This record gives sequence, structure tokens and C-alpha cells, in this order.
Amino acid sequence: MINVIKKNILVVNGPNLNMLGLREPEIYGRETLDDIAENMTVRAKELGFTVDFYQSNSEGDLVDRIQVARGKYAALIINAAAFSHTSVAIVDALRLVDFPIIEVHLSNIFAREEFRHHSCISPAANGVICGFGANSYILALEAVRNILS
Ligand code: CA2
Repeated sequence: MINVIKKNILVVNGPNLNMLGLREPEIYGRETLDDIAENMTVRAKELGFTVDFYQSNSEGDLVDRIQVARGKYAALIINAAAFSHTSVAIVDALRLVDFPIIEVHLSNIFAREEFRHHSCISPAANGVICGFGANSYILALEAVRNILS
């Protein structure tokens, strides 16, 4: 069988991240999710990757998107937003995939309210990047490059 080298990275975003840039810039920065997608596309290209960018406010949709990603991507970068702190369904879906997973957060979740200090999905991730604003996503791309090279 031909071994196809996968170069496509899936980026999954959870609830309310579609509102980025509209409120709380002191916590989440001024960039919109579209800005983040554009910057990632540029950096991914420099690193030899392409990105598929996805956002949903619904837990089931996020689970569905992760399930269909099985076997199709080089890596997954995920900001599950508030579901990071609550979702057994998302961590169960993440355990099904066969490629590296990087969890990202814009804010430093450990410097915020206590309920944000725990992430249900971190045990399924290769690593976690948080606190660097939109640059957390770029750092995640670089982590993927390092893991895969
Ligand atoms: O820091 C992150 O990236 C978070 O995943 C963002 C989530 C939050 O629940 C996590 O604890 C940390 C919230 C995303 C909500 O985004 C907003 C965008 C605009 C205005 C208000 C919230």
C-alpha cells in the first residue's frame, strides 16, 4: 500500500470563539477568529502544511468533526474553549484519533478563575499551549512541525 504523507492540519475551535475581537480584548486580544485563520494559513504554508479551520458552538458538532478527521490529517490543534473544562465527550473523541493533538488557549487559564485551571482534554493532548493570545495557535503549528520532523 502507498504511504501517503499527510500535510493537512485540522484546527478546531469551540463555543464563542466566533465572537473574538468583539469583547474582552484585554483577555483574548483584538484579533478575530478569521484573523487567526489567515495568520495560521500563512505560517502553515511556510512550514509546508495546509490548515482546515473549523468552529462550532455545539459540543456534538465538535465531536462529529473530530470523529471524521480520523486518518485524514497530520495533526489536530484544538481550542475547545469552555468545553475544555467540562467535556468528557470531546476527550473521548480525541482518544479515537491517530495523529498528534495540541491543545491551545488564548488566555493563561491558570492565571484565571479556578474553574478554568482544569482541562478535561489535556490528558489526550501531546501538549498544551496557553497564554500567548493569537500567537498560541502559531506556536502550536511550530510544535506540530517539531513533532512530525
Ligand atoms: O483562553 C482561551 O482560549 C479559552 O479557551 C477561551 C474560552 C474560555 O472559556 C476558556 O476558559 C479559555 C472562551 C472563549 C470565549 O471567547 C470570547 C470571545 C469574545 C468575547 C467573549 C468571549
